[in-house]
Amino acid sequence: MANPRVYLNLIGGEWTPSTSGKTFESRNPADTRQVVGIFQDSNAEDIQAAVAAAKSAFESWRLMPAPKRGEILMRGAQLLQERKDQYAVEMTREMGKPVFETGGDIVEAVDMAYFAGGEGRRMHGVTTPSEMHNKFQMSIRTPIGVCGLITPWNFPMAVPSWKLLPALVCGNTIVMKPAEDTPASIFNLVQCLIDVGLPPGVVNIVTGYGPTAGQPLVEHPDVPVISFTGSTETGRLVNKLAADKIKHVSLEMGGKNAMIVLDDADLDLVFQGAVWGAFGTSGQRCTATSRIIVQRGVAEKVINHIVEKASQMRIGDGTDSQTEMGPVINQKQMEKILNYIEIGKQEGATLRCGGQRLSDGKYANGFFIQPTVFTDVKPTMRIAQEEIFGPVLSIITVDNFDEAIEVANGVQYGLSSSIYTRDVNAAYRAMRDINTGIVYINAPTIGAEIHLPFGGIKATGNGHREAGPQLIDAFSEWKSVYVDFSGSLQRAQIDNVD
Ligand code: UN1
Repeated sequence: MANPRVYLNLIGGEWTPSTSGKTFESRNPADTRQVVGIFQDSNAEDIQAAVAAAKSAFESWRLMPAPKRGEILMRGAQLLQERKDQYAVEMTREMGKPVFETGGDIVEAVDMAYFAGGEGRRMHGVTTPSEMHNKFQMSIRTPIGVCGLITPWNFPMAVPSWKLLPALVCGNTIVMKPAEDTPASIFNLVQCLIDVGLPPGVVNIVTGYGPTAGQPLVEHPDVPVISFTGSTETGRLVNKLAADKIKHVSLEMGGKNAMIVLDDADLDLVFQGAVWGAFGTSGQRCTATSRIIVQRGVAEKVINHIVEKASQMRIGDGTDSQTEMGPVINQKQMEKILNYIEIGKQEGATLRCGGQRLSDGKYANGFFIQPTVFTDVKPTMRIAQEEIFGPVLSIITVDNFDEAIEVANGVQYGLSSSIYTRDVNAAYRAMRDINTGIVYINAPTIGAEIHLPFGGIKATGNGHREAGPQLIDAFSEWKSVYVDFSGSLQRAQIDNVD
């Protein structure tokens, strides 16, 4: 193999090595003998330099007309689309999921670039009548400053794009700290923007680990906005670290998403949806279907079919066009998932298929785990409560609709959910009564589109949403402006009561 590319940090438009003098390797999870890239193991000093560059670039970027900023995003989208096939293969090599999925990950970033770019021509505020004569009033959105973006490895380009592009169109400048497993895709995304004329310093990339690079970014006094996607455990820490400085913090965290299957469901749809929802991206989506709550009348049939389909899945290197499910991301995650499989067995759930690491032949150098299905799962078991983030599905049998909703809601998370039924009344009750930010009817828990808000409640989020019409809320501040053209002092009603 050719020598792996050495990626430098991007600071103020210059490719810059870390002052630590240290680097780390990103390896292919399907074959760890392959080094995908060598990245800077950055420290607080690098973060300091990147924040200073972003702060200085803010002064001109915030003054560029928003439609012009939007045009840069749209031209970047065009380039990204042209480079999609190459970038998809590179993403598969760093992250593992099949090329049809990584291509989709990139298309989602393309869509977001057009959607956010269009916001440059909207960014609507309101005007409202005044209580007084000859007075005009309006609210306008203003950029906030330097945004610190800390992004996950499971959607190496799509999820960062939900943060980066809306933040940019608002007029903010950026310091990104990509997940250490998948930084290359961030460089690819940002390269497209640079190639269409993004000014230096507007986006800065600093690679590295959470404690050494992420934490100084979260704590930096000149970074008023932190947007984070990752585990609830880390999100909680981010929130605490940012609290003293009263930062805007938006957190997108874990899920334990349930698919409810009622007796009257279209079962063919259920089988396909369950397998895709549970094992797509090797179960490594925060929206993954990790629980199926099935009504007793169809339970046996549903279980048998899912087990059959899961056992037949073609597992392998994601660059092989035959592959349906790739490896998991790294050794640590693999061990965590295998540990949960042990926990499930010890808790008394029945392991119906999978449960093993694949390590022979073509699997020898990768992190492959068989699609795993547990039945006889009780709602209180750890495998039914905790986020596993791997190809492990827990099936819980219930007697009726009410019990299904109660079990669905009986977890700490609240991201996504779904219900399969032909009963329109049951579907509407589920939409109302399931406590998640996203609800699907007759579709699995994954596959959110960018035109609707994405996010969850309870331990999944802290009240913010990404994408959708709300996409710029986290990255802009409202300013209310009163214009008095009466030529005299008019007191507001609060100070002027007869
Ligand atoms: C995530 O799981 O981190 O809804 C994001 C989906 C994708 C995004 C998932 N569009 O499945």
